[in-house]
Amino acid sequence: MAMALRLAKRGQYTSSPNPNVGCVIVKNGKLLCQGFHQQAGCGHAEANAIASAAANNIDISGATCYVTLEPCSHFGRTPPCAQALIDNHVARVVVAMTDPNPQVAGQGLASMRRAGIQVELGLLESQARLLNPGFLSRIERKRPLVRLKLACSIDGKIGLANGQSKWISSVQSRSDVQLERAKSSAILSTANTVLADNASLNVRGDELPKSHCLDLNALRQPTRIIVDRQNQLLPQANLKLWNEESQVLLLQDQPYQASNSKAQTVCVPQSKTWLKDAMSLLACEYEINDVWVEAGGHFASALLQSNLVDQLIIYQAPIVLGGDGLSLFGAMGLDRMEQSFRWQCLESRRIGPDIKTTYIPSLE
Ligand code: AOF
Ligand code: ZN
Repeated sequence: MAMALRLAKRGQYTSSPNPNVGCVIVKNGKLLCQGFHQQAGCGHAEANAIASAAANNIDISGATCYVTLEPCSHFGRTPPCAQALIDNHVARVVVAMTDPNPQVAGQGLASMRRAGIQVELGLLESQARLLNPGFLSRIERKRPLVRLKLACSIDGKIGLANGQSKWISSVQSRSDVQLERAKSSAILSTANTVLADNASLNVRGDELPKSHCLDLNALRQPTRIIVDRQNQLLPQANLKLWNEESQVLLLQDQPYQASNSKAQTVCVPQSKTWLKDAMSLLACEYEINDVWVEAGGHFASALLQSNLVDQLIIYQAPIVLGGDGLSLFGAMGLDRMEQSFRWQCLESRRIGPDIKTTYIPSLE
């Protein structure tokens, strides 16, 4: 199963909206074949393992299959894996975790048991869950996993009072951001940020860290989602955003623009829970597993105050910008310490001259 978990990770830049899944098939202590899920629409992990056995004339009947997610039981973009394991007369299937997708949800396990396969569940389950935080968030919470990234100075500023912010973090940190973007289903920003930085919000192969193990030919551009409630991003504007090929979704509260060749308008009616509603829509209608947010302090506080931030990723550079600079978060009007937002540090490490820290909400 540890091997299957490692295999699953090989899909992490390409599998969205599908989960990362790995599969290893063994018999008498010998590895027969293996597979992982690379891309939605292509073979699932089990199907790829079975296909590789067939290609090498290897008989998998009577074998044991280790798979990091319950084999599917439905016809989606591809046929059911549980049935493929039954048809190939596998004797035993060890599964790390059930697939919470309501189209599967235990039915894969049940159909294999009905066919007489010995099925075991729960091996390395917590590690398997960590493979797919975004997919699990979309299916279980009906909203994407939200990862908010901010780059700041030692004194917690994200720009000068006049708005200048290029560059606070180092070239190495910006390269790490490219890798984080590549892992995400979507990159979320605001019209203000797009206009201020003329941001493209894409993944650029030549800016990825040299050490990455990403197949550039398989590079998937995340969906770009821009909050544009004042209809500031006109299709005729000369924006780098419009030059890139990947999809742009404009989140608006009324249909200012008909969807055009450059962007699709997603309408979320005005309400107190607007941001939450927008997130549910992105998960349920657009299959967005996780969003990587790059925006300014005001939007950062709006997300925080809506309790939507699942991870806070801070790149802190060793520079000082002064108290008149722009703060990480906009004003929140707190007047009691108990109202503050508390975090727990998950990981902290050096990236070039900077420090990258990942926080998750504190449970206390
Ligand atoms: C598996 N093995 O490797 C993966 C599974 O549209 P489809 O056919 O690709 O089905 C997508 C769903 O199948 C996905 O939402 C999840 O429930 C499951 N993914 N299942 O047996 C795999 N990737
Ligand atoms: Zn499947």
